[in-house]
Amino acid sequence: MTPLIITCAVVGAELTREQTPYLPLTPAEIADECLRAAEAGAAMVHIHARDPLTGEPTQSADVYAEIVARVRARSDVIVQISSGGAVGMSAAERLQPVLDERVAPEMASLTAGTVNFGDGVFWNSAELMRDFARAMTARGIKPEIEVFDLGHIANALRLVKEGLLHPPLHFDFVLGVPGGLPGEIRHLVQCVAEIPPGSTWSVAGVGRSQLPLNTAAILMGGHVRTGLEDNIYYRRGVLSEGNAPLVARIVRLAEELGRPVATPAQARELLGLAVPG
Ligand code: KMH
Ligand code: ZN
Repeated sequence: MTPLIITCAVVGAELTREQTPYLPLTPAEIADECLRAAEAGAAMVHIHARDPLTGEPTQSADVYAEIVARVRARSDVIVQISSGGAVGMSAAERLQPVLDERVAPEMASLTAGTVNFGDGVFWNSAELMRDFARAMTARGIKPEIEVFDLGHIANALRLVKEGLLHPPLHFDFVLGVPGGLPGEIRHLVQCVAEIPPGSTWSVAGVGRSQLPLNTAAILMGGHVRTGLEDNIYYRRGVLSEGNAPLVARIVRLAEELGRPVATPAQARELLGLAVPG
């Protein structure tokens, strides 16, 4: 059985401390959450930065650099940064940590199309996607192609035809965002059917769809994204006390269902990432 890559999205851009007191906000808190997730079994972390003073989302390369340095000092977990940032940020703002040599992530998210995002619009034009893909390729950063809707897969394949994305591709299906594909297993099955053979994929289910979609992915041979960015509850009405309990539950499920859990080194091999020297 292919080892299961668990990605933990530890903070996101939208959540507040009012929604959960377990949300990390400062660079030290975000890095510590990444390390706890890694200790619990995550091979990769998906990182958003927050302004250390206000807790608001930021794409400041300085803040990303501090978080990433703290993580790297203590773990070999794969660092994937967000190029999505928050709804309303400009393309240039979002791209800052991708361009910064101090951050130098192994992977970055690349959303493959515009989507309604709650009451907002998460803007990802063809031109923006091309610019982001070029910037990542030029720096040896592997994109995680974020798919919020079925048409996003076709957009990504268009970038492959244009020579801007290079197989084997890695997709993350983010299902359950109000405005995107709902968090139903039948939509996950549709997404998997549309991607080229040889691709790798994971699924992130928003809110209550997180656990069933993650479980389906374990059984289907895909990979899993969990974490507070997508869901703050451990079970109905009970907040998860940080990211580690969500990761630990996936580890237990994988063991029960016969999937070994990937180490960062195994995940690098599966994703075609260079081994850090
Ligand atoms: N915060 C969302 C608008 C990504 O990280 O690339 C976008 C997002 C996707 O979280
Ligand atoms: Zn994100």
